[in-house]
Amino acid sequence: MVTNKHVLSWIEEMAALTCPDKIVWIDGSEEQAEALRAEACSTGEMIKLNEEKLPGCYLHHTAVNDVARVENRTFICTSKKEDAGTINNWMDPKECYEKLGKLYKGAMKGRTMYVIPYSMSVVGSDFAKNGIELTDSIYVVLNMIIMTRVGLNVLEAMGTDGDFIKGLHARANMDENERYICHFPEDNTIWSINSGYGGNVLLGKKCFALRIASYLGKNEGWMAEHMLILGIENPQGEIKYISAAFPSACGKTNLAMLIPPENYRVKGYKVWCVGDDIAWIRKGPDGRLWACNPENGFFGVAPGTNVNSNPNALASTMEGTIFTNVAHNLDDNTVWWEGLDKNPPKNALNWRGEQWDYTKYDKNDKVKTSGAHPNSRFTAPAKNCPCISAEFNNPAGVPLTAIIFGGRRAKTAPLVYQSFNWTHGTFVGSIMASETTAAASGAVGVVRRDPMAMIPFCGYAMGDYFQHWLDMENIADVVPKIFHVNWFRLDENGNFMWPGFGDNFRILEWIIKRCEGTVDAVETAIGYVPKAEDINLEGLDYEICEGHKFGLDDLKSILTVDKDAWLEDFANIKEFYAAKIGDKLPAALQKEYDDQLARLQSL
Ligand code: GTP
Ligand code: SPV
Ligand code: MN
Repeated sequence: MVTNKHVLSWIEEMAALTCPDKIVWIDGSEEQAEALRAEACSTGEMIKLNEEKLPGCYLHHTAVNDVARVENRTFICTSKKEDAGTINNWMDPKECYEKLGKLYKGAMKGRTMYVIPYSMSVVGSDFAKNGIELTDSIYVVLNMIIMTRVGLNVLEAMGTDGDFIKGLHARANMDENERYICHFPEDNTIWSINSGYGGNVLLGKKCFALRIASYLGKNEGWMAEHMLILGIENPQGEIKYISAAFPSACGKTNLAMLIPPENYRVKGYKVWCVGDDIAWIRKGPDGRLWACNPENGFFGVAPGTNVNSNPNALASTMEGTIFTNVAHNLDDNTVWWEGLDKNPPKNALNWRGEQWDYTKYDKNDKVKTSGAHPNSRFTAPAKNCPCISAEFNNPAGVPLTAIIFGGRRAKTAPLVYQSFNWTHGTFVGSIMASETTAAASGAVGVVRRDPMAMIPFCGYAMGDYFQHWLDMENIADVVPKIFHVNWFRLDENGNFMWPGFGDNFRILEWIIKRCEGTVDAVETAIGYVPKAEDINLEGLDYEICEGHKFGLDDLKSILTVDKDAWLEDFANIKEFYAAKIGDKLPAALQKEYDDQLARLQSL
């Protein structure tokens, strides 16, 4: 069956190290997946949910200390330290193999090693990349089956000698002090141990499709980005594609599946989802940049998802979905999370699996009092999504008209602005910042700089990554226009000043018009900002706070460029550049910084 000798010898070596009782190849068949689901339910690893209400859906609880990515335990292991940069944690590859080798030793004794052959992007297509993940977790197997394209046909696509990304995952003893997520970009290898949570263990996702792939992209002239991809169809049936990079839990899934406001829908505007988290971008045959989504499912944030905020995401989770760390409604064996509806279940278990009293919920202490963990997730097949793009399975991807950067900023960043050109746009990406979220362990709500939303995911030095962005302008014949958005401005009472969600379409419309050259803008120190009258507010019905409806003045206030706030931000950018990018900062970006600072100072 398997003819690739590298595959066989590597599996033999890893089995000799981890000593599983048996080895099972995942063939991609429904029968095998169903048998694994039954096995996971028999051991309590998963709970089968109400078959009528949520057919084929399951619930899983991770360990209480294992609910998010662990950036401080994530390493890039390149032979030269400088290749990993100053932001990534670094370990010498030899030292890391030795250190983790000891932890893996015998770690699968008494357990089964599952061999998962998977493809990122359409199996066997030009731009697809193959991987094999070895794991002792059925939960990982079942998630990978949803998130990637799994099956024996991937081995065929690999051929007798083809390359693949070697991923090894063992739950071991789940000791958080010995938890490691290590990447060896020079060896196409990923080693993950002592975790059972999403981004740490579904190795096709952040580990491969971003950290390893960004390294490959740098060497091969393409890009791997933390971006959603969507198509906007106008009433004439023309579709334009946009990608957008926002940090974790900052709105990618929501924007990717957006439903336009009623006044646009009646005219025939539609949004199509190509991807919600990762984009691989390369020059297409027409010289433009084309983006494809290498994944096959959505690993989405559950809290806040509801029939109004994101009906398409909710619909995607109604069948064949795995829920992780949400609340379990015992009355009807379904699931619940904060923000799903206003009826928390009376008889339920919280994300820790304990009896839960919804009346004790305290929004200032969510981790302790909520039903669902703030980073609870659903793993849903992309094909379930009502607005999935017809191009989803097109391995060529889609041509990009615009690229959007964005973050969660209570102040400073206006609702939307456009960069002057590609170099300035790269600068705009490089100075991105956002308040931290529950998607990674650590403090929540602290502003940190997160260039291109790639701080946790770039597999090499950030300064070299900036240079690669600049170089892409020469690789492509035509580049997309670059914008920046912020849906998260707060007023002095802590209320969101912009309705967000479906109403973000109003901003996407302005962006498309800018690309077409059919709308004017105001040139400011930071870029082009809309004239407030050019944002269509027809039918917008949003109360910022009780009795105060959103209007043109509110729009104006979130479009302003506040000199003092920006100067403060620039001081912080300067520190960040000096401490984290250092000598690797491209001169072109230093120039953009100097020029923009001068423009701000002269305001
Ligand atoms: P990852 O999967 O971690 O990469 O997250 P993501 O970027 O896909 O974020 P997602 O769309 O899941 O949104 C995260 C949180 O932000 C959810 O609680 C959403 O309800 C909230 N959110 C998304 N879009 C908006 C918006 O336009 N306005 C506001 N106020 N909140 C939003
Ligand atoms: C993110 O944190 O950006 C996610 C979830 O998309 S994880 O797979 O854990 O990285
Ligand atoms: Mn993400």
